[in-house]
Amino acid sequence: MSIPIEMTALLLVFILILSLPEMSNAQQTPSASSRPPGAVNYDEAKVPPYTLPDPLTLADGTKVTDAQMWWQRRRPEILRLFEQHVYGRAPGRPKELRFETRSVDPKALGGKATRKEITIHFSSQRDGPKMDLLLYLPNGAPKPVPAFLGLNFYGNHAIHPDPGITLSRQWMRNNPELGITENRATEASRGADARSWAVERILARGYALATAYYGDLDPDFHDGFQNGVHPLFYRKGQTAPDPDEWGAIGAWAWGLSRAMDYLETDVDIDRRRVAVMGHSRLGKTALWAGAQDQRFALVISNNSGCGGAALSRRWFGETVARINTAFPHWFCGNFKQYNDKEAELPVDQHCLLALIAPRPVYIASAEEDLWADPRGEFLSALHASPVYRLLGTDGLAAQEMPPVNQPIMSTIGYHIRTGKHAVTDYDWERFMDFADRHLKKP
Ligand code: GTR
Repeated sequence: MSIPIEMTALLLVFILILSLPEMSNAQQTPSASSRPPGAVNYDEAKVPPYTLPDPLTLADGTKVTDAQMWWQRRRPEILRLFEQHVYGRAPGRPKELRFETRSVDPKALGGKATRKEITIHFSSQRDGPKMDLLLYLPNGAPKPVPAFLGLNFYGNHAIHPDPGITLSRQWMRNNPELGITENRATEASRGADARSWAVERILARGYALATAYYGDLDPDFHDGFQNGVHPLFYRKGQTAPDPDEWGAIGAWAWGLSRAMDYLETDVDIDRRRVAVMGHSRLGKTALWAGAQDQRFALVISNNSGCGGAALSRRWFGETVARINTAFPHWFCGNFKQYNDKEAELPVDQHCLLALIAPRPVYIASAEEDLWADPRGEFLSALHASPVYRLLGTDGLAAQEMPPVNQPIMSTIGYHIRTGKHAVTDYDWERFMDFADRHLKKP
């Protein structure tokens, strides 16, 4: 029996219609498979299409329609997803936490500042894990003052040549240029990273600065989590964190919360106006600390890139596979499941920014820092904005990336400055403009 030609044509049209949604769907799916594993892309035209998880839709598909639903259901859900899949669960404040003020100099930096050094002990043992906090208070400003808190890369003594700062004795990656040899700092390391810390500018604008060496919490190399704070929390017989437990970023962020535990007790500090700030891997850390700990009134990410402010689903610059390979100790074990499979992540980094809402968050990019994907950092800010607006703020006051050196100062702030991967005086001045605007005295 032969089928009439019209019937055949109809059948063909029918088959075509049926297959249409399939085809468009295929185009929408991030084609991770089409890119060589581990490859790095710097061509915007090659970024494949992707679909972001909606911060305002629950995992079961229910839409979040009001602030109460956000606080009671979606925010805890997103927080758990980040713990389970990205940074790992961290313990809380140890019962034995203890603050020991080691020195106070009311006439530091030529009389401009009071310098305090406080050791934060995490256990009852004196030789147990601890962190040395350096605090500069502006002598000229009425107390209590607002503060910036951030971890540093090379020891407290490296942020300023001030000879009164105790030289760190902790492990450090060798860097002869910064006076670090045999994995230890030397006198030559004093002030070696002063360009990243605008101490005088910060004090002149009436802010305190608190900082600690990130290696006090966990030295930044992969030793299977035998050093640093992790072992303090192992259950009997445990020798490494479980796949959903904290890695190094989790430990560094935990340390920022312990520093906040101290700052809350210091009468010279306005505990309701503490901003947490970090650069690069420590920018990822500042975001994760600010997301978890709502005592931070304001959060600043400088060039934090992959695993920080940048969207993971964009294939541009550093990827999940690259970061997990180069730094297997930074994230939790589960995060490795997403190497070259970002589309399967139940969250993306705009959801991390959303966890900070409605508190002000500032994302700083640098034009030449393509490894950190400036555009991906901007897009995270943009896609976190609906949560900020649901909670009654203006969110991000831009739809498009601004030109270089033209900051956006809405509740989500953003700038892309000219230059390379670094924290510069320009960045600090913008952070303070942003803080002046948003950390108003209650
Ligand atoms: C890079 C790493 C980035 C960034 C940077 C840094 O090697 O790939 O994710 O964190 O280090 O912390 O300086």
